[in-house]
Amino acid sequence: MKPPLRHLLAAGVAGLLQSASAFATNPLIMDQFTADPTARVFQGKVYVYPSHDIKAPPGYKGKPNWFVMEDYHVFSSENLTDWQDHGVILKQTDVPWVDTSAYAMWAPDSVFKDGKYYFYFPAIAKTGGFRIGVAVADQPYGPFKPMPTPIEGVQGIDPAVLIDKDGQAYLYYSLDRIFVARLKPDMLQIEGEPVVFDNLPKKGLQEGPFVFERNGIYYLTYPHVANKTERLEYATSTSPMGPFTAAGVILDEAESGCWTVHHSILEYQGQWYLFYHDKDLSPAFDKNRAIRADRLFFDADGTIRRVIPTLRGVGRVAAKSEIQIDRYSATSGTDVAVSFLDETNPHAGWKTRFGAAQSWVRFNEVDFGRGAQNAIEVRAKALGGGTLEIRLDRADGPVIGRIDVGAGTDWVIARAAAHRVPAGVHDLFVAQAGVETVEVDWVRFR
Ligand code: FUB
Repeated sequence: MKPPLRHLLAAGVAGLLQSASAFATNPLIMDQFTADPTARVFQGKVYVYPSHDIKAPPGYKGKPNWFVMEDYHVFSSENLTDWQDHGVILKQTDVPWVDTSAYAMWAPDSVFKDGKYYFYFPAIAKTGGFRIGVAVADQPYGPFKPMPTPIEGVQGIDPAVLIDKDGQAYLYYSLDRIFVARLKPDMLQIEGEPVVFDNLPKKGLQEGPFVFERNGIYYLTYPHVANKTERLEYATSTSPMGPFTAAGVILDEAESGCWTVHHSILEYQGQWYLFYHDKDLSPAFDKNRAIRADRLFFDADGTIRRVIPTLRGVGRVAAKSEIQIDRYSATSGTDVAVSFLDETNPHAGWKTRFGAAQSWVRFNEVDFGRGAQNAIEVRAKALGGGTLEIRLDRADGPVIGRIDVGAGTDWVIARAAAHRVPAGVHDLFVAQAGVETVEVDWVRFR
């Protein structure tokens, strides 16, 4: 799984832009760890402001086996498939009040008001304790200029800002409980004392609030440790200042065991999305996380339906791209296994192992455009030689291609003719046709 060419081409647009090894599938960003994604719509695009987990650098003297975070990137996309990394927008060494030995640039947010972009971030201050700072820019991708001091009167982490319909801005943040304060029109200071929401769970609620409004209902969403790790819950109110009433669970605890689940929720082009994180790129260490997105739906009464986390994610995939079928929508079961392509480098992605005849993988929403493709390519490996069958829309749908993979220990690109490829968007089925095990990196149409 290499960065697709389109990312490398897009990277040349401006000096600040970088290629993003990023995909339509989950996780969204492959070439670095990302966490705590706040997604916003600015200038018609989705901008995601995550925090940035890194490995502890030489000389790091902070808490062992803990979060190590020194800067922020921002990523943008128009189609939720092609993500652009705009590079570093702020680093701890840029901020005069931050203790740079702490590497504690935790979960941020960004909002737009009166022509400026305001980036809110928590960090440990030289004077001790978590404080919340603001950096200001003319564009969503910076450059962001940090204010010389943190917001006065605020101690805590994980800022989230709501700008209400009347233009009033509210700052939400956590310090074992969730607080709210009105922001002054300059967006840099709070008005009065912060207020605590004291009718939410008393235990296990320590971070990551997010607030949005829909149809007159204010939704306060937050991670909560109801059992052993965080899950996402929400509460509703008719006012941004509360009181909020607990209303349900949005996302269950991660099956992976990732302890944290920081998130944000946004509507883009008529669809609601949940952005969150898991530890896809670091199964053994949950402080090196990776951001994800999945669709989120409401019932008619405004209830949020539980989100089912997927590997497939939300982006539509072009048939002509390297389709990462290891980010599948469904499989035939235990005969299909996914593992890292290179155990020493998770950033290289995954492979799918078909371990029995007729085992299959379904990958939803592949865009065949006008259906002009007449060939299939598969990057695959089959020790004893093997065969794959490609179908569309149903596991027993018509076969549009049958590909033989030669016997060998190396990855090869195997090719075959594609027949009767229809136009439009279809679910792809890849199945093992023979008895021999086949491993697949990606599938693509030509
Ligand atoms: O990423 C560091 C901290 O972990 C965040 O601020 C919390 O929300 C949790 O995700």
